Amino acid sequence: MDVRAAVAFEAGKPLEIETVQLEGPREGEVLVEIKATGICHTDAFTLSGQDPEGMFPAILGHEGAGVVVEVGAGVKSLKPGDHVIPLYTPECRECKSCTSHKTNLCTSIRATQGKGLMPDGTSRFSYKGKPVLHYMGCSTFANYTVLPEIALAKIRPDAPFDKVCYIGCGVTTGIGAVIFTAKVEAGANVVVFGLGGIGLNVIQGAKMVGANMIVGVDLNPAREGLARQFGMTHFVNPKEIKGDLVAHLVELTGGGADYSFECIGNVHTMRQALECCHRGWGVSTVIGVAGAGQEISTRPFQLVTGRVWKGSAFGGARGRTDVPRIVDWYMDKKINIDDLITHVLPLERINEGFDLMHEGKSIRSVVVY
Ligand code: NAD
Ligand code: AHE
Ligand code: ZN
Repeated sequence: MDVRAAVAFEAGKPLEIETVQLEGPREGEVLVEIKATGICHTDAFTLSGQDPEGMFPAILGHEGAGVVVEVGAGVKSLKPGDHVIPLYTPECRECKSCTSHKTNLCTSIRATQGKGLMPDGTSRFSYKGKPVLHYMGCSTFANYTVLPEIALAKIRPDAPFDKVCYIGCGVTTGIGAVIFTAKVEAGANVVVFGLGGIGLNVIQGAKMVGANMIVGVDLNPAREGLARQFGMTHFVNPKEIKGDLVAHLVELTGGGADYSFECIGNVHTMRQALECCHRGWGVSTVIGVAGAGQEISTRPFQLVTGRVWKGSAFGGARGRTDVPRIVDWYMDKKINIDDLITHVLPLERINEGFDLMHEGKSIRSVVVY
């Protein structure tokens, strides 16, 4: 079938809106009509050419919501008409990782997903007879896409697509990192580096669990107002700090953060996030994604003296189990998504969404089909 897609033909070039061809679902696969998709910083990261797994031409996008149109042979858990959120972290419930219950990083299809292919090693998308790659197993920058059954969370039908698409990445990543990965407890002091689409959800999660101080760190002063609305108690702009930022944060938190979160993707702020943690117990969670070849460093003494470095992908959430619950939280008004969606665009204007992100003018832009 013909579908409308924003195609990334080359790294560093704007997306191009084209009609591409999509094959129907094969065994274990599902055809989904995407109704809305958010634009996450990771899409921009891959488009920039910094992602070691970034390959072109590809159809990017991994923060979507839509409706099942057709199911392939053997698909049991979904039927046409079901509302779904695509999962770049699937949940097969059978692999070593899923059955361990120690991680959300399902490994069943990770190898082919990282190559931009479906689990059988082929692509369903093509343009002028040549294959176009999938992205993070989702490719939500197309109005129809094909995914494996295990990479779809079935959600309630009354949830609005243009809001809950954000649960497909940013909301779950931020809130999940607080509750599933770091397991922040009530009364903790939390420091959040980067107050964009992810960091504001970390703040929202920290508020939900009853954190005491919630310190936000960002170079963009325009982030302060919304962050305070979401629960931030103290704002720190590194440009306005005379002297060492880490020392300032340690003093502000009365000895260091119980928990810190890096939501930027910068290896220098990752180090600062670790080192602003409290001696003996502070836990720092890396969420931001850093470019090819970059490495983190710190003095081993930071770890010897009890600080812990962790990482979190998709907030540690098990997609098919946790995403429908998070949709319920939104529908029950326990979490706020609406105020974080600052721009809504048609597919034809998707590149403006990337521009707004780079200019620091948006939190989340959502494309509606
Ligand atoms: P964003 O662009 O919306 O937000 C980034 C924020 O960081 C902005 O507010 C910006 O002003 C601030 N910032 C940039 N440099 C800074 C610095 N040196 N000091 C302080 N603040 C600084 O991006 P986002 O969508 O929130 O994504 C954040 C990061 O998280 C990206 O690296 C993205 O790839 C990553 N991410 C990871 C996961 C995961 O599962 N681990 C999921 C989604 C996104
Ligand atoms: N492909 C990159 C890493 C990108 C990355 O870390 N992705 C996160 C999700 S970011 C969503 O916005 C993730 O889930 N990683 C775990 C995984 O299995 O991909 C690289 O460096 O190769
Ligand atoms: Zn994302």
